[in-house]
Amino acid sequence: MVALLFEGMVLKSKVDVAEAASRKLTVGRPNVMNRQRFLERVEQILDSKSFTNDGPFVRELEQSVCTLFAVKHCIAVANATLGLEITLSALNVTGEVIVPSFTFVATAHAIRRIGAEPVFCDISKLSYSLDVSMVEAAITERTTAIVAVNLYGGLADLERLADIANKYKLHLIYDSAHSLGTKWKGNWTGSLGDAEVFSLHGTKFINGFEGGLITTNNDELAKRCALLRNFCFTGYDQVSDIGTNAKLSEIHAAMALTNFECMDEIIAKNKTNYSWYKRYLPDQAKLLSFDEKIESNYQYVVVILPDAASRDAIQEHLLHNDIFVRKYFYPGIHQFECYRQEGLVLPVTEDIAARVLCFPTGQEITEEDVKHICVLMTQALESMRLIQSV
Ligand code: T4K
Repeated sequence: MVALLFEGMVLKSKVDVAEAASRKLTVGRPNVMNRQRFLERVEQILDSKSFTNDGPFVRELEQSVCTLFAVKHCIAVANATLGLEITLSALNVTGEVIVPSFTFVATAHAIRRIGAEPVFCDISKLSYSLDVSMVEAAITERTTAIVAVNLYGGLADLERLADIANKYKLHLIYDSAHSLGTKWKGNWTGSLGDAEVFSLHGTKFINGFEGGLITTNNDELAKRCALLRNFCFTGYDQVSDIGTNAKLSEIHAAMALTNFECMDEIIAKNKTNYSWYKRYLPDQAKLLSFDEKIESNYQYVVVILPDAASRDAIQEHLLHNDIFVRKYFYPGIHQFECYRQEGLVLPVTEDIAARVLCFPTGQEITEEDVKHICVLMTQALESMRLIQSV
């Protein structure tokens, strides 16, 4: 085992997604809720021959989201990455956009792909979301927007970000890919900033295999997002602008709708899983907690280890026991070759990225599984301690 702990390997290139998916204890293993209900909907789709292009299940999903989250508009899209791109385009975002580096690369890609420039900002040590004091310092004459990320089912510093956006007249868009079903002061989100973008990817809490949702209370913005989603067709023979194809198919909407109907059940189970991790994690592992005003959906179990070596040793030891944990999000985006900028150092991002590890959760996990994972973690940490003391 000791040899394994220090071998060091690039896990992404070694572990096939299908292989990981076949194991029960895998980060990102999809939730499949009411299978029967989903299959009935598939039958309906096959019979109706309405497969895509704003079909009835897409509309029902959009309506359900608007009703539950008390938001005026929901535009279902093919994935959250395109949802972000469309929203930024619809708001005519240009120039510089302030964004955290500690997020999935999609957040920055969306900004780049619409021709704007991501300006990476450090995160707070407490929430791992944008450090608001740094945001203000990063604003220049070219800044037009902030894309804040509601990470891991938590929420960014909503009130202070709203103040800054108002003060400097900036667009404020929330990448809420992780936070569908999260509440702030007792209310569902969905109405934050100019718009929020949620992900329905297979690895997400509520999944539609693939998919995304844009929510907003802004009528004009909603109209423009819906146009951009469908090539900017304004009539059979009319195109008003350069749009794209970001439509959600009926199969995806049927899956998302079926899972969405089970949201309370999924949250309750995630919360229980979280409490088990809290009980059994070794003392050296710090479990991410949330501000008391936030009711998280607990879609990620996020642990911070003492250092990169112990984090990597744990990941490897678990992998050799068929347990797939992930370093979300390592490295910070500013350290990827395509985003690297001379001299840019983000100390908190770099520190947390080096020590973070996300653990399996979801519908199928038992208390015994969590205990087993935590025992293996302790073994890995203990082996490291023995090696270091030699
Ligand atoms: N913003 C943020 C903050 C995000 O985290 C994301 C996506 C986005 C925006 C963009 O949302 P989308 O455009 O995707 O809607 C995965 C997901 O693909 C990605 O959606 C997600 N964040 C990210 C955090 O995780 P990878 O590259 O790590 O995925 P992959 O293929 O390595 O899968 C992760 C693990 O999940 C695998 O080890 C096994 C398991 N898995 C995966 C799939 C696809 C399964 O068990 N079954 C499956 O079908 O990005």
